[in-house]
Amino acid sequence: MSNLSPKRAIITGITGQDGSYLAELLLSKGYEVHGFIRRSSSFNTGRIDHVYQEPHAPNHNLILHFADLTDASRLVTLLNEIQPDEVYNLAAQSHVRVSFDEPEYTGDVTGLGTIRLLEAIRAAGVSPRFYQASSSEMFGATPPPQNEETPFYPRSPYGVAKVYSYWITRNYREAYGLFAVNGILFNHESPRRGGTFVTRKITRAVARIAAGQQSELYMGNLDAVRDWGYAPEYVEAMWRMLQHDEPTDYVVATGTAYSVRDFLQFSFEHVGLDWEKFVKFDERYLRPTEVDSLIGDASKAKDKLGWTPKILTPRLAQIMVDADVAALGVEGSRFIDSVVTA
Ligand code: NAP
Ligand code: G4F
Repeated sequence: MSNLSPKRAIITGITGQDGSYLAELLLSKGYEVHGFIRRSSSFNTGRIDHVYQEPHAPNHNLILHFADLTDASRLVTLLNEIQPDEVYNLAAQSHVRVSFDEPEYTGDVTGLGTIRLLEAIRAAGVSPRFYQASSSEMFGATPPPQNEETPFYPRSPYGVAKVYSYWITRNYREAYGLFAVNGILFNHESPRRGGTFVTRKITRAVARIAAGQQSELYMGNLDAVRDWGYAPEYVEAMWRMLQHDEPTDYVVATGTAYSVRDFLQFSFEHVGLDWEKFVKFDERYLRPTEVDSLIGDASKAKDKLGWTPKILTPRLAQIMVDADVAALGVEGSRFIDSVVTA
């Protein structure tokens, strides 16, 4: 990092799970962070409120800008104004099930949004290092273990849109010499995970059931296997990719495999409950085409970036349950025990 001025980074999707952890990481490293947020009629900055800085405060280094990935001219204006050293493209319609309901919108934001941003970089005449949030969902039906050489076989409009973004990122690296990398991240979770993704849906329900506020949990396919890691560790990998001297693509994963059923068991067990007494099936949570098994091989990230995961799925489930119990204002296991025996 230059001694004269801090590095400037743009994060699209700063209000999301990963964007919020990445903002914390970059601020801790002394970056000036520019976060793109979408205008919303309700507050959408809950995940970054704790790092928010008053625009009038002297030397503030977190600056928020209204910008939507569907608005190309706005992206050009901001790229030109900010002159970033690094751009992290994390914004997306990121829910796989929802992508079947809103396929065109998903294609527009999750696919075409990336080309708008890459073209904005060219139009603004800047040459930042560029990170694209690619996804293990691109592997879809290709059996595990999956690594950087594994062929893509996406099984959802979301996965298809991410494949487009993956290839356009590679194309801009090859065509224009942009330092552009794809981080192919397997599922990663945290207490900040959106409430409709399976892990957080489970851990929120566990906390509420333990507190006597809910009695049932409706779920879809419990046989799906995922490689769930811990989001704060994954944003560290993103940053390391842009510090490396070679622009290339990386798989980021734990290499471990658990089913949704396993995650239910870890979560309910943590508060002393039997998941089978509470979980019911609802077909509305099934997908028209499912991704059965994602298990990543992150050897390249380990060798080239020195990145290894520390928190694995069983511990992750406990961290998330504890956070959701605390968020309900419940005072730990003493209260939970009384509910269980009631
Ligand atoms: P997330 O929590 O759903 O966050 C998505 C972010 O994108 C939010 O800040 C959202 O804003 C923003 N966004 C959505 N549509 C937008 C638009 N049209 N213009 C501008 N911003 C928009 O996702 P995440 O879990 O942090 O994931 C970050 C990225 O990694 C996503 O691209 C996701 O597809 C990808 N990914 C995630 C995982 C995972 O397991 N978490 C794995 C692989 C890849 P609002 O807050 O206003 O909704
Ligand atoms: O938590 P999920 O919705 O995550 P999914 O579909 O794997 O996608 C996530 O990970 C991708 C990386 O591979 C990201 F790119 C993407 O943005 C997102 O973060 O579902 C996980 C599994 C699926 O197989 C689903 O069918 O859980 C199964 N499932 C079973 N019952 C459920 C439910 N999923 C949800 N959301 N809700 C259920 O009730």
